[in-house]
Amino acid sequence: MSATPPVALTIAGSDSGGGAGLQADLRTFTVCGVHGCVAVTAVTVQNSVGVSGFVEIPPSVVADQIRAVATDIGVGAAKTGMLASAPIISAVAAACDEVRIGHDGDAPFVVDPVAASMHGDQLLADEALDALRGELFPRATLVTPNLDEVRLLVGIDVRSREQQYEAARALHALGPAWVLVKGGHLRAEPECLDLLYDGSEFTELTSKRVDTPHTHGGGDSLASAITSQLAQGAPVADAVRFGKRYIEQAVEHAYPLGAGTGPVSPFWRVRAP
Ligand code: PXL
Repeated sequence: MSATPPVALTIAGSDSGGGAGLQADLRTFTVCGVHGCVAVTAVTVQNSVGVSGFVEIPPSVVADQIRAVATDIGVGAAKTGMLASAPIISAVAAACDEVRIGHDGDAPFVVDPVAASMHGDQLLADEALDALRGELFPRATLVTPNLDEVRLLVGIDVRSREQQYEAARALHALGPAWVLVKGGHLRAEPECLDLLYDGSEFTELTSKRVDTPHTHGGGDSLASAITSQLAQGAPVADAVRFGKRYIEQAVEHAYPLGAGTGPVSPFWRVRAP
């Protein structure tokens, strides 16, 4: 018998192609040394070319999964991915309060505000943005929007480093303890700059831009790698630095899959690909 590893919970949708969503979260948790639990929010019908549809899990069943995991297994840290709808977001917020997941609770909570797939398929209803801002952001230890999500959430179309700072301030005003504004989509910059902000200090985290079309699940994997470290008790800034190093390697080792976009790879952590 071995010792029980730290536990992380992902509250996310299933990707049948295995590239993103809870599949990316679970394998990232595994290679980062934590046991992964899941509250499934939606089941997408998906391959490397795109999402052709999804069904939502009833909000009460999403909440019950969170309760079932937290009251027996315990949650060291949690993250969200695809949440699909406002009723699911409200159910997640209430359940997380109950089991003390959140920045005022016992378990750190990473909110990755997934709105669309990289192919542009919508994964969050338009009317759910209010719930995300009003109900989940105030409970988050860390929010990790990309620039498309920044535009949807705070209406800032980031095209410069100054606007990235302005966006971090606007997002922090919504209540999370920390904000990571991911600048990977800012193509004018030679490097990827992610900006971390805790309401008083900004930290610029750069990584080299890797020229690959295969970045499916990259955002999910970054948030999961960060969550894996929070589950082990790491401070937020250290967890984010770990996540950046993880995703840099995962993008570098991304592989083709199907006719479309391949996933970032966890395999570099366990063997040479
Ligand atoms: O990468 C964002 C994401 C999250 N969750 C699910 C997805 C995607 C992108 O396709 O399908 C289920």
